[in-house]
Order: sequence, then structure tokens, then C-alpha cells
Amino acid sequence: MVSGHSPLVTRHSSLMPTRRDFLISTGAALIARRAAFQSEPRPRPTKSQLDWQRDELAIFLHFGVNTFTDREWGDGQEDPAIFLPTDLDARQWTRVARDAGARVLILTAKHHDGFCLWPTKTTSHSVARSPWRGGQGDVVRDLVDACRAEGLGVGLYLSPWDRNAPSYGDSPRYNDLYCEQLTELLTRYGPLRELWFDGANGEGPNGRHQVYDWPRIWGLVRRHQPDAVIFSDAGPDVRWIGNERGVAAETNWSTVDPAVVPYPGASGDTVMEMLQHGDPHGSVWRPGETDVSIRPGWFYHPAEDDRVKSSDDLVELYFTSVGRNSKLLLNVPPTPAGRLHDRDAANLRAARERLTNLFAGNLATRGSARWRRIGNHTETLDIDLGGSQTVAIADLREDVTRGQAVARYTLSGSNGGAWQTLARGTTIGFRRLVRFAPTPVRRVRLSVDDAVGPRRSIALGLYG
Ligand code: FUL
Repeated sequence: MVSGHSPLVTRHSSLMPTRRDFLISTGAALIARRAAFQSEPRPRPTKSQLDWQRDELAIFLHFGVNTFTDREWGDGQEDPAIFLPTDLDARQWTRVARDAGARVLILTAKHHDGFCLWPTKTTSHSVARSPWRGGQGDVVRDLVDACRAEGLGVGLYLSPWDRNAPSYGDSPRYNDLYCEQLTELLTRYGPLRELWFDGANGEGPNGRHQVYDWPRIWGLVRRHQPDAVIFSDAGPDVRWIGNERGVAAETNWSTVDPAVVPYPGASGDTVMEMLQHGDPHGSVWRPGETDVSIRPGWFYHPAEDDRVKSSDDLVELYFTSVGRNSKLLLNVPPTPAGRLHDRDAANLRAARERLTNLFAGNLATRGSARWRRIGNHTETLDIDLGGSQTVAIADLREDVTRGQAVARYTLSGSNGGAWQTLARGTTIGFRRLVRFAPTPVRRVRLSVDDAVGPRRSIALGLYG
């Protein structure tokens, strides 16, 4: 929802040599510094994971037979004939998304009811059996075409749980079917940005739980869409943030211990801890994605037209997700007409405007900045704003291309007299937005009080 942030104050940490430092070092010093670096290898993001996080906001589209039955979970017995959008317009979806500042749209190609929004060869429970466009329609195609036209990315949700497939619960047979459906999606529609694997897993008609073949499923994505990120509780690229309220934890590491969440849908307190907080010493990079709906439900229900989150709520969600080292996946469900509701669109636009205004004038660009190293994992950044300014928001960004490091920080300000604490926090990560009481200050100090491993650089923006 916000664009155009230019990091004002960046610097390479004295704790971590820059490439240039390496080049100008003498041979002996070079070897010593390299050894120090190698003794502390930190997981770091791939290009796809970095791009995913830079996007900040994606729009989730829950659409399917539930849109027409007014339910949240279909039972798989729905007649495909009920799927009949009267005015489906994927360009309207993408325009709303673009105006909201989103860069990707993710569609439920199949939800738990098993109804496929594309004409799959694997089942007759699909749009091909609906009267919509005489059985010739393909919602996935419409979305892909609209996204390409609008310069946006596409992601797809393919529910593993399928309440229609007779083979569900007969694990090897259903895994074959699921992989065939996934392969159709991975090979028919060009580049995809994200594949979304839900953790819900019910019983099949035989009363048995389905055991998914995740290595095979994820392997298909890697083979056909090597640049896409794979989302699930267990990643492998991006993880669920552990709740559907839109609130990432204050302490949020992008690294995890993968053994704690071995497969999507794993439950328990330690699993939830890992999803919400990550692990500073985790061995893999798996940042958290925060999914939440603009309405109480994931699918459209007319009775919820008065319960659409306001622009204030949406701005708040931005702060508690993007502003806490996460990415926001905001669900905006199409109506039975096949369009996003005007109220949802208006609130999104208003939120976007508020965010653009909030981050319009970076006060930290006007002064000078100086870093001082205090100890092994502690240092301070002092910024002189050149005159008294009222600040209320700090925008902190670690350069995470080589890993996330800051574990504790303090932000203080002085208006000529004593230093006063504005805020304290733990992790920073890709982006950390800190709000505090509006305070007139001339100087601002960011202290890194603790860090795990070497830090690269931190950008600090200040807003009124
Ligand atoms: C959940 C599903 O059961 C909901 O219907 C929704 O799709 C949400 C995003 O994930 O697990």
C-alpha cells in the first residue's frame, strides 16, 4: 500500500566487512575476516523470497461454489450448475488490487469443496460443467490475463483437502489426482508467483485421513515454476504467520527450525510459537505471511456488507503485518456477480491514500547521520534533523540480503536536552514500523542493543 520509500540512512556495519573492504584488505586480514564470517553462517533469502517480501501486499480471492451457497466450507456435493457469475470481470479485480497498492493476486483455484475454477481433465466437478459461459469459462485464465494486462503477479491456492474427490483418503490415488491438478495449473498459465498450500485436512469418504506426498507436490512446483514461492505452515519458502487476524508477532524472525513444523497442518504450542516468532538460530530462511480477510468470512456473504474492515482497520493491519517483518495477504472476496464489492474497493483505496500520505515526507533525509560501534553486537546511529521536528513513526529496515540480525533496539530522541526513549523493540527484519506519541526532537538515536550474527546495514526513515 505504500511505495516510494527511500532509505535515508544506510551504512555497512563495521561488524561485517563490505565487498569493497574485502578488496582493499591485505591478504592476511582478508583471510581472518573471511574466517570470522564463515564461523557464523546465517540463512539468507533467495531472490524469489526477497521479491515476495518487497511486494508487501497481495490480494487473496476466495471465490467458488461457496460464493453461491453463502457458505464458508462447501461439502463437495454442490451442483456445478450453481456456479453462475453474472458479470465476472477480472480486470475490475486487478484494478482494485493495483489501486490498493498490491502487486500480486492469489485465487482459490480449488477450495475444500473440490470445485475447480479451471476446466481440468481430472474431474467433472468444475466450471466446465457449469452454465457459466456455456461451460467454456476458465476463471484462472481470466485472472492470469487480467494480471498480465495490469502488470501484476498471479498466485494460486489449490486446496489439498478435497471433499468431492472419491479418492480422497486413499492416499496414493488422491496424491496422483492432486499432482495432476497441480501440474495443469503449473504448466498452462505461464509464470506464477506463489503456490498456496492450506493446512486443513479432513477425513475422506473411507473415514481415513489423507497422507499428502509433500516432497512430490513441492517438487512439481520447483520443476515447473522454479521462481515461484511455496507457502504453507511448513514453507518451504514462506510460512503461515500462525493466526488469521492479520497480526504478526512483535518478535518475528524470518529464520525457523524446520524440524518444529515438519508438514502443513501440524499442530501444538511449539508449532504455533515457531510460526509466530520464528527462531533467531533457525537454519532456514522462511519469512511469515500474514493472511486475513477484509470481511469476517473468507467467501462473500451479503450479510457481511456492513462488516467490511474500515480504512483505519486496513491501515492498522498494514502496521501489524508489513510493519512487523511480514507480508500482508489481504482477502477481498468476489460477489456472486463476479466483482469485488464497491465498499471493499472504496475502503482499500482510502487506506492506500492514508498510507501514501503517512509516508510522504521522510524527515530523516534532512539531517546528517553517524554510526558508532559500542560493543561486539551493539552500536548506535545518531541522526541530527537540523532543527526541531515532530516525529511519530520510525521506519526501520535491515538489509536482510545476508540474513536478519537485530534482536533488540532502542529508539531515543532529544530536543536539545536529555535523551528520552521513544520506543523499544526486539526484531527489525525486512521492515519494522514503530509508532510512538508525537514528540518534537532535533536528534534521534537508534541503538542496536543486541544482535545475532553480523548485521549489514539499517535504513531509518522518520515521519510526523
Ligand atoms: C483456511 C481455510 O479452511 C479457509 O477456508 C481459508 O481458505 C483460509 C485461508 O485457510 O485453512
